[in-house]
Amino acid sequence: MNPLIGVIANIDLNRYDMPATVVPLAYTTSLEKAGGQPLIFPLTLDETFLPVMADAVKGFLFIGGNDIDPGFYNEMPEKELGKVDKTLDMFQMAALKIAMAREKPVLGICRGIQIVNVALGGTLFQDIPSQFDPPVLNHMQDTISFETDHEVDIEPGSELHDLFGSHIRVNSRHHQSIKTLGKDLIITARAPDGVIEAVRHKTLPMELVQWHPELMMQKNNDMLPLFKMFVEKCRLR
Ligand SMILES: [Mn+2]
Repeated sequence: MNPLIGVIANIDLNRYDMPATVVPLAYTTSLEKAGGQPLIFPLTLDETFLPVMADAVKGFLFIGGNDIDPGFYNEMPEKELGKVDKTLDMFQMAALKIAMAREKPVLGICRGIQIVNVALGGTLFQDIPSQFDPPVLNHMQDTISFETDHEVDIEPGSELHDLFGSHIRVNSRHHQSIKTLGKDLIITARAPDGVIEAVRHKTLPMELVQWHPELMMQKNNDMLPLFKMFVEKCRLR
């Protein structure tokens, strides 16, 4: 049987004029293509359910979504900050802590890399264009990026380097990024302007990327090795 992988859902506050669980199909179909069986976990306020969720799956995917409440890294909101949802942030950070305690593989995408970084005590640029100095590439493309938008330089010695070599082109749909690193995270890739594009955990099986491999997967299989590596780690658990 293909390994069950918990997909930590986001919420959309105004879908159907009421809050709704949201997971774009691109994430679950990408896991399926890589041999995984996604299982969507909606936000719950009942944290006693989290250990039950964690025991049911081999690994966790943290997907893209809204900005993160800067209160979690002791900053006041800047005016360029997008929508935040403190309850969702807390739920996702609680889910991560249980995943880490059980040493389950984690793949984080876009908001996923950001929530993991904040959960581990790191900080974010609340808005790259207004806060990153010197000025940088356009990391927030206007359209959904099935195509690639900028290059990233990958650190030798990382699993990402084993998969893709020193340079790849990726898409870019984010206006936030890591400012200071969370505990035990190591940078594995940067954009040419210095923006952090990927990190891993020193000891735990966690791969975190700022780009959207699941959207690139709608166009070709260039990012299939990333999903396959994650699913294989889950299978071996
Ligand atoms: Mn980018």
